[in-house]
Amino acid sequence: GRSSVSETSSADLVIVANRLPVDRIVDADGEVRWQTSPGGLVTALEPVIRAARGAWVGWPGSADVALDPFEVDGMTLIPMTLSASDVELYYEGFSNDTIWPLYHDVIAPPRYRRIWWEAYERVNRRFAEAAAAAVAPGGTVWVHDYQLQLVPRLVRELRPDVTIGYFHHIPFPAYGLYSQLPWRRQVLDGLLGADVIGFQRVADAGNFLRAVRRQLPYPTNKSRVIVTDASGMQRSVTAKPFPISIDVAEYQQIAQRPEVIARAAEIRQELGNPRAILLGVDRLDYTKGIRHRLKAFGELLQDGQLSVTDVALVQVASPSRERVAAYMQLRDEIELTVGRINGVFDTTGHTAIRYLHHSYPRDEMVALYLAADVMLVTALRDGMNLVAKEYVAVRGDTGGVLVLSEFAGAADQLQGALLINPHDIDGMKDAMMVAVNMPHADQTRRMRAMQRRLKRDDVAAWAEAFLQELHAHDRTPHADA
Ligand code: GDG
Repeated sequence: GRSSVSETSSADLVIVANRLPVDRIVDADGEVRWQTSPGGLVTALEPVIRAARGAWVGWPGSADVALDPFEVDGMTLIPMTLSASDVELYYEGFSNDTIWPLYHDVIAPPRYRRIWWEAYERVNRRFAEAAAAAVAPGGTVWVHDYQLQLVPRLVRELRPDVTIGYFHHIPFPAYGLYSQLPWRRQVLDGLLGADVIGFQRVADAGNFLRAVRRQLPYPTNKSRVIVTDASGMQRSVTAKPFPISIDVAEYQQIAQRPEVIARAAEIRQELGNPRAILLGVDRLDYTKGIRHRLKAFGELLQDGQLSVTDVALVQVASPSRERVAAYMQLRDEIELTVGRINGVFDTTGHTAIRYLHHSYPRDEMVALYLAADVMLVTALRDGMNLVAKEYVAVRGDTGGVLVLSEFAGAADQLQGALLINPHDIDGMKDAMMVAVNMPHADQTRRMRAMQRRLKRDDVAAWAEAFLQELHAHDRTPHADA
């Protein structure tokens, strides 16, 4: 239910993220409702936010929507208005056409445009002002992700009394790449406004600390940076890995529902009961290695190592960032490749690649995971990759094999996967064949070991670890020695 909120400056915890954790639902009679979007971050933070009388600052997802703060499921939501031009310059431009490709190892060329940067600064300032207005004295602000890297510094300037955390969901690139960014100092400085900066991998934190050492005069010691503020006061900033996870119990519950199990059987049936179903689930993004995966699969059919009467590849590519040119081009390339492979190898009764450019409800995704014998996660670069963890969460005694890129953060936790280098097409083909032919006992042994660890390291444990580090952080500023 929704009710409006007038008193907003009293939240002990304020989450700041590009998106609000709700979807706008328009009923049949035209009435608008808001529903919390199912996602690990929301599930993990909801109890924490409720307990802390918390608030969430974010964008509702469409341009030019002006809304007063409102409440959903015990959370105060503070909507930010983005104009059509903000969306184009700050979101599609700087966030998704500069930072995203730069931070993912320039798989696509980043574009550096000064008007995008100006919009990024402007919008970051508005998010920071909203957070600063909402947080209670001595409270906590937790900022999320690459769209908001300047917010920690801006909040600190407005509210020096609050504790500030920042979590970076995507990779932080090696210095040789990072140094391309024309605003490399401003971004580091923005992030260093936080008390604790969380990354997915040890390597990401290391890359960040190296960039700080190369660009700024602050001394570092292991995971600490000693920052001197404009006033001459010193404070310490911690930069450490906190690998994100999923709500394992929730996925396992969905996977046990009879209708989901029945749907999984139906999917297998619909695909003609092949010996093995291979599955890919990704946002349609050039970082996910979809083309490399299709190339490897196409070659296995060409070589005769696999046959369409035997195996089927299901590729869900959910629509994403459709107004950014690099994404339009990628879609064309993928659809050309799928069409070529299917044109050559399909029979009237069998299709090589079942390509699905749709977004599905979560239950359907879980049914697909249950139907798939082999899960292909072949990202060229990925902060974590939650799909890999979701697959492991729902597989148990049924086995299944995860083929996982070493360039996804998840590779650090899911050591029972078949780890691959997606640039090595032959290596990937070998791993796909090992996966298709792996004895069931080996499958379950690997799966169970990964599941055990995942159950312990779920998203609640992640949020708790980050907030604990944040609250234990020594925030006392001291005079420069
Ligand atoms: C970023 C980082 C990091 C996908 N298609 C559908 C659908 N999904 C769900 C998946 C999964 C989520 O979306 C995607 O998460 P990933 O982690 O795989 O990738 P990104 O979107 O790139 O996320 C990433 C993550 O942030 C968290 O820190 O792991 O590295 O890039 O949960 O299941 N869900 C539904 N329908 C779809 O069609 N319902």
